[in-house]
Amino acid sequence: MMCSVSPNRTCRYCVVFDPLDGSSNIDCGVSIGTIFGIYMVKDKDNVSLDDVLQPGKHMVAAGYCMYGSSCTLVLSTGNGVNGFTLDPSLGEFILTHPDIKIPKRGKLYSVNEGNAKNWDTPTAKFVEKCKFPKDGSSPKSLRYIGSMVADVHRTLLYGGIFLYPADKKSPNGKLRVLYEVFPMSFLMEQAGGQAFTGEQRALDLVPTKIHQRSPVFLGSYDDVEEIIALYAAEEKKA
Ligand code: AFP
Repeated sequence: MMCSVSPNRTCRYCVVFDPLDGSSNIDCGVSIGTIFGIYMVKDKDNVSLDDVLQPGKHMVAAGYCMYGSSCTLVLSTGNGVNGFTLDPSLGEFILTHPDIKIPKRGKLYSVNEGNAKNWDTPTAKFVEKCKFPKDGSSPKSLRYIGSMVADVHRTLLYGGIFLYPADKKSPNGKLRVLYEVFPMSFLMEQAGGQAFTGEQRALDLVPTKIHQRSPVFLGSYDDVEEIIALYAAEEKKA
């Protein structure tokens, strides 16, 4: 789900947001959330579409609120990541997860494997390696909810990697750059992880359309490093 707000106001900041991400999970009670990113406008008296078509690295803040077994707000203003839990009796968010750091490597991978027949070689090789590692390490466990906020929240706290790759049917993947890929990539980097599109650091991408999509691989630093290496090897072959 997405919506937009009337542009005829002057202000210093602009917000990109997905008000209810994972909405197809509502009826079965699975965790869903709101994702947002905040930019400073270039000229407060002349706000335009260009103010939100900035690379993700220009965001000044990003976060999400997850509506699950508890209501959790995860926020970064560019100086680390903090997690807050709603205390309904006080009506306030309490700082319960200060200075979140994602483990350098994780034991979980998260991807819609139903799309596997259409994956490109690096994605297929990466997932194969998660399941059948040849270096003596243990296989990773698969966890996939299909609600990005919940999948990313688990990845942030427990470590691992979340993938929504390009495939033959969806060459740009499914997820929206401005209000899914960028805010989550910003949080991952702020927590010590990485986010990659298959071609570049996700936050370097310069969007040209509000609802643009991009593939994304984000999570623990070393896990994302592996997929970056697989794409680099594939490019060398070409
Ligand atoms: P909905 O808001 O339509 O449920 O989409 C959710 C979402 O954008 C994101 O939250 C999930 O990670 C992704 O789609 C799941 O997509 P697949 O159903 O193709 O795995």
